[in-house]
Amino acid sequence: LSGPGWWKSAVVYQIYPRSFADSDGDGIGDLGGIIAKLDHLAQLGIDVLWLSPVYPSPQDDNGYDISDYQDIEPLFGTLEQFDELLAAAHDRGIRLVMDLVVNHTSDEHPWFTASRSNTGDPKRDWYWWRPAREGFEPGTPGAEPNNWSSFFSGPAWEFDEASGEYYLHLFSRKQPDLNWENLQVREAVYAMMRWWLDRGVDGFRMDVINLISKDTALPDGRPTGDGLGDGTASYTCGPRIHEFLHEMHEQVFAGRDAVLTVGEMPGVTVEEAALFTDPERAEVDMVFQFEHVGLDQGATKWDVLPRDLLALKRSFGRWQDGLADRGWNSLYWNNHDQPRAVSRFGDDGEFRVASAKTLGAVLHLHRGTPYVYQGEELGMTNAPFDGPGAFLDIESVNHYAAATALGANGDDVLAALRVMSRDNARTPMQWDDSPHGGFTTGTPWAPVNPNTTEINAAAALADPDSVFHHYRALADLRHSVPAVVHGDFTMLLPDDPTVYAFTRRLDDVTLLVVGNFSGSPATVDIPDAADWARAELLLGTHPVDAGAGLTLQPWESRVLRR
Ligand code: ISL
Repeated sequence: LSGPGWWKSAVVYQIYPRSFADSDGDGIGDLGGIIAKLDHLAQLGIDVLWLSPVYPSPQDDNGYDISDYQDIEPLFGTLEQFDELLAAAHDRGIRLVMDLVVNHTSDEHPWFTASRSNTGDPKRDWYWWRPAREGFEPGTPGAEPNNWSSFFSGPAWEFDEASGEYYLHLFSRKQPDLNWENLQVREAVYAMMRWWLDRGVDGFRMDVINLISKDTALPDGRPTGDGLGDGTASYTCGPRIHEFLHEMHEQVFAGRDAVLTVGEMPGVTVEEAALFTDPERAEVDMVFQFEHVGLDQGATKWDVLPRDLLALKRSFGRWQDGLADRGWNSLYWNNHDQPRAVSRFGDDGEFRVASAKTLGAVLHLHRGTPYVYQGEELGMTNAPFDGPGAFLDIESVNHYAAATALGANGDDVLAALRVMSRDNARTPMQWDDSPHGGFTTGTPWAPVNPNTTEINAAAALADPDSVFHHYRALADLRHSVPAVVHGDFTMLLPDDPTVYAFTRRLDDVTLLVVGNFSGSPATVDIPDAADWARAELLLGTHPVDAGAGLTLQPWESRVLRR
């Protein structure tokens, strides 16, 4: 994989270091653990690793609160070990992409400690400081500069007693937002990025990067009924976002072709994404959008709605069409913020293996760059949680406290947490069937899912019919069949409530992908079904009887070529 656009042919694998593999027995995954497991990744056939943050951090949000951008968190290792990991990955032909978290820093970052030290500090303007709302006593309820809520419950403003002003934090109070209006902030970030690229890293996954430009008037948002307001309209793809990303590209990426950039963009529309990923505009290579992971959520992520295959197909179809001529999609079912794919979109009971394979095949055969989240290649499932105390993530913990304080029924809140909590994605990797799943010799920071007795990497490697080997085959297909990478996309059967079907066409090659998203047999009702049933099977989940036409077993899928 080389030359401009090499990432179109790549499969990316996301590692959440804290939960991947622990090499020193402290119960927390680390760089040594990743190095030791590189062969697992090489066997999976992936091309790029994305590491969730490994920088020094108080770990208020598991590393998304960074206190030093140019070092490694001691829990995870050292810079020397990082260089060793980078070299070992490169030796195996695997590139390494860092998480870039620059919407906010930790409140323990020296930039912020300087900024909060006094109102006249040269770094005061590096963050969003504002006085109390007019007519209110500073520090009292309702005195916040505006009504915005934080993503992690409560107001997005924290009062700083010493300087008498508030600072903005869209996430936790330990994650103050950087002021991107300030040129010095931008230059400091670009210098830091160049430092990592010069060290040899191959790109960045940019955390909530479409939130960095705010409407500087900071107006109140639409009231949400809890005394707070929804500020997203003032900072989602804000006024200067395209300018900032283009400037970053010029300052950091110009002349560095081998780099991959993916912007994480909650709330981005397909129209905006087409602009962000248009190569001529030189902003980012691709974006993570959230439409398909919002379809089973109502007004908030905690209003859980039933899964709706028609809506899912409509959504993916719109993104495929919207970025068909210009721009590029990233493709994912899950990550460290989302429930496990097989539990959410598939069937984590009777049809776990078939549904995990079918989800993989359907996703990877869309046009775009697929991302595999650690454990997805094993068909890892959501976790069992005994009660509210079993949740560790700041978002879940804060939500439970805030919702029950407002009078919500504890059991209802718990039910939603079980389905949507980010903790589902963060249980340790399941390497083998030993008590802690081979993740650690110590006590794991989060409990290992007891189903590690059955679902684990050792078992998957030994079984030629495992989800793991199916994912390996998907990576091989991407590397060997140009239509998988470059073919046009056409959605079929948009109104079929159980079958997911589409074609990819490149020159005289057509691929047909069909998947049964249900636990009952289903017939693929397309005009040339009989011909397709006899076409070359590139990859399937079940043994195929060509004479039986295009009738699919529960959760069966096929990738066919003509
Ligand atoms: O998972 C979410 C809450 O429902 C999302 O809103 C999530 O917070 C959002 O996608 C941003 O995520 C990223 O930035 C956060 C961090 O907590 C997430 O882990 C990260 O992926 C703040 O840095």
